[in-house]
Amino acid sequence: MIEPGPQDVLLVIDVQNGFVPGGALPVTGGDEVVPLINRLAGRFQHVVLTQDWHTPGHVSFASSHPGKKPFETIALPYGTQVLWPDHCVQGTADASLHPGLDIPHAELIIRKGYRKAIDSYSAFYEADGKTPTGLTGYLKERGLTRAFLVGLATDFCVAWSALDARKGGFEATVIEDATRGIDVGGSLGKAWQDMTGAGVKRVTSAALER
Ligand code: VGL
Ligand code: ZN
Repeated sequence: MIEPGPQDVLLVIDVQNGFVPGGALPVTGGDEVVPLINRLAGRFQHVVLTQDWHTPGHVSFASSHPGKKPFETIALPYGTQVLWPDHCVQGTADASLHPGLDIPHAELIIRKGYRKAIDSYSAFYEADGKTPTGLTGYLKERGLTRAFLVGLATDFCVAWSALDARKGGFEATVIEDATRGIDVGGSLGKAWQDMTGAGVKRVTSAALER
């Protein structure tokens, strides 16, 4: 049984309209995790939310690259980019947090992917791997050393955040049944492989729920 304490933080990744059925980039079963995340959040003193928050015409959108379709990839200066349907555009309903999310005690919302020319799956660093969002400093200054991750999508924003948490010297644990994946081109299996290799722990909510 894991008993969250004052040094623990729950990172709720991208639980937004855009990533649930009916959204622009729906993750299968994405809405199913919302009640569970609400219950888990009640176990944590400290909760941080993230919000995918793109400009119109963002570089990660297939529509920004003539002839390209969603889920194809392109080479960008910072690496290979999967192209997505237009999603989570700043200020739109698609970018809003899911209305069922009920975590009034959340302390911070990190917005990411807000620069037109660079994506940011991770809550810690943009896709170049070096432009910080500020979350590392926030957690360190607050004395928060152990991150638990839930939300969407397992194989992109959750995985990249968990991997960067490890790089930043934090303990990182993904609560698997409180996530759902996209799984494009084997990305889900690869994400778990990378996370396990980096020392990210994998638990189910049973380890936290009374
Ligand atoms: C995400 C693809 C594009 C995510 C965000 O939240 O996992 N995936 N933008
Ligand atoms: Zn995005």
